[in-house]
Amino acid sequence: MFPINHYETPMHATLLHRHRRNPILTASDWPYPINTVFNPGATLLPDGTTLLLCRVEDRRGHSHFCVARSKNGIDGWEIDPEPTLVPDPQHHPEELWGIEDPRITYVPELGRYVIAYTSYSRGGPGVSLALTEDFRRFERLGVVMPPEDKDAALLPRRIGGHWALIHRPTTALGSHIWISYSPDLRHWGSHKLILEARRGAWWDANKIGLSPPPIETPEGWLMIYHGVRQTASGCIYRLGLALFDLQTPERCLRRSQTWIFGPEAPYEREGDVNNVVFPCGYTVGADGDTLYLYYGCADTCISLATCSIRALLDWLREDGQVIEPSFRNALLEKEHSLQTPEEQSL
Ligand code: BMA
Repeated sequence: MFPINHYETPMHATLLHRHRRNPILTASDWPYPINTVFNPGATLLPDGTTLLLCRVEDRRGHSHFCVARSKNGIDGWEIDPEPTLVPDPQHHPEELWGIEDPRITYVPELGRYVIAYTSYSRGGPGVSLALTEDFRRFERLGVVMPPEDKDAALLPRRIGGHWALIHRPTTALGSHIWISYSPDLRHWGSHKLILEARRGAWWDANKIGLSPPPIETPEGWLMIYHGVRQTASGCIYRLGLALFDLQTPERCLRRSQTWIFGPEAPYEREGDVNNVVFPCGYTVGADGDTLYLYYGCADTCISLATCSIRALLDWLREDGQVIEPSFRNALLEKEHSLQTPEEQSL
């Protein structure tokens, strides 16, 4: 007989382990009326407290952020009694329809956390940055990537003297992952495509995006990214891995062929948006290897999965494809080949 809940099948290596108390946070835990809570950014505070910056959607359909703190990162959550950061369309028109999907990076040079989030403007979703020391007061830097762009996170230190932001613009050629550089977090340039959505039947065809901020490892920046498979009955959001050079993060070294995690548990399969697992943050355990990945489930609630960073790297070595330099800018080359000979000579 087939098992009824066929998730965590032994046919594939289980790299990410769902916590048995999932989902760990739902709307019914909230101290004020909300529709859903999902896609949280995460960080470990200096005293060891896990802080989640949760995306909370109200019954207008607009999102804001609310902080939840826990001593063990699993239960006993203390949730701010009121919204922690609300959209401010009066001073920031780009936040007209809400703020979504925060990614937190602690930046030692600034002594502050930098939050990259989606600001939902009349023109579509863009990327905004805000700085905070304590998750009570925030300094907004405003839009740094205009629509349509989202799924952004800052690297925790400068690369060659410049800050580096990973993000996901959408263009006529699809939704791919890019990196941009800035001297001051406000002015961005040197944009480069770093990971291209595959084509055709692949699980990550046409649309990919950064999930949580990249994880710094001795082998490189380990990126957990999401791939969106469009099907006749809607989208399926799943997770894959890619590894980027530590000194030159625009250089992709390896990329997984198969996904490592997808919606299989009932709370991931069914909700406001079915078949979505969407992590925006993680913490690392005291052993330096255990990853606590916090993810939104079906745009409805929050769950936790744990894994070993070492196991992810080992698996990527086996499953991953080495990305040859000549393939790296395939998309840009394709773009070039779409131009007419007249355009090419301009
Ligand atoms: C993406 C983002 C996420 C959301 C997902 C599934 O485009 O907007 O916030 O979880 O879609 O709806």
